[in-house]
Amino acid sequence: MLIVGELINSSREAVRRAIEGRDSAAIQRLALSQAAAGADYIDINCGTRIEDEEETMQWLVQCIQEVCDAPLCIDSPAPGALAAGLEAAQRRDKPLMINSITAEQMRYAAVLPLVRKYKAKVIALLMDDRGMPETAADRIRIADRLIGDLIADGIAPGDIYIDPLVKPISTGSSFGREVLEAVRYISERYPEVHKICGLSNISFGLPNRKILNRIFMIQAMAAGMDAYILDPTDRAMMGLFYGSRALLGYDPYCAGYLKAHRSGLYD
Ligand code: THG
Repeated sequence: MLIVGELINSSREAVRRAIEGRDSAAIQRLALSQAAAGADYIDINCGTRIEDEEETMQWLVQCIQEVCDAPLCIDSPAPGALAAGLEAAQRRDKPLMINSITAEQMRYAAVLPLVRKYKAKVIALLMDDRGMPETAADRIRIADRLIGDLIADGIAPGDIYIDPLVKPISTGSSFGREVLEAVRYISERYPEVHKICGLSNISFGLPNRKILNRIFMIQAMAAGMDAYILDPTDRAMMGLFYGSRALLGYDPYCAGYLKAHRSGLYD
């Protein structure tokens, strides 16, 4: 199981300010604190910087890898920004994750060569030229096609992380369940393919969001989800993550639960 730390995202006020002031120390602290909190990858997203996303992505990558060994997850819908981030990140011997490819024809064709060139793991979002999925059936149709295409194009199943696209339950009361159903199908049909999601979308528009994010993490794990994009410095979330993983039998001898406890990673 895998945790991708989400805090380096230019939609967050602190990150926006750090980018504007080229405050590398602030960015470096965010990377180090997430790695120390148990993040396996550090997500880097500067998608709000429309005018200079590529240059900002390179600056962020350089600044993080100066101080932090953690593998990076380069997050952008724009193939040019992905290429810029990957180029800056390849100067060391660390795994890379690309966030993300989709079944949209243009985006698939532009991102696939990057996955190959950098031998990266890739997050594959379940959307296509028809748009965003609503039901489990929509997600399953896109997953079958996207996984089939990626494997046919030489990507190892174990390097694929399917993101079912979590939508707010405030905009559709069955939106949580539709994701869980799709995750169960993908887990059964493609046992080697991973499943990842961001959690904060599920609670958008509702109060006490953290409660919903945490519950959904556990529900998704029971359905087969094995990777998350989240705030690893949320100690309650991390306790539930390690606990749920152990309770579902994914943590032999509870070694991960015990190690995280000894390291003081959760309350
Ligand atoms: N799937 C994939 N990539 C993604 C997402 C996804 N990348 C971006 C996003 N979703 C995940 N990353 C973030 C980063 C920051 C925030 C949310 C998701 C964020 N949170 C608010 C904050 O920290 O201030 C508050 C959120 C809350 O209320 O708890 O800004 O789904 N593949």
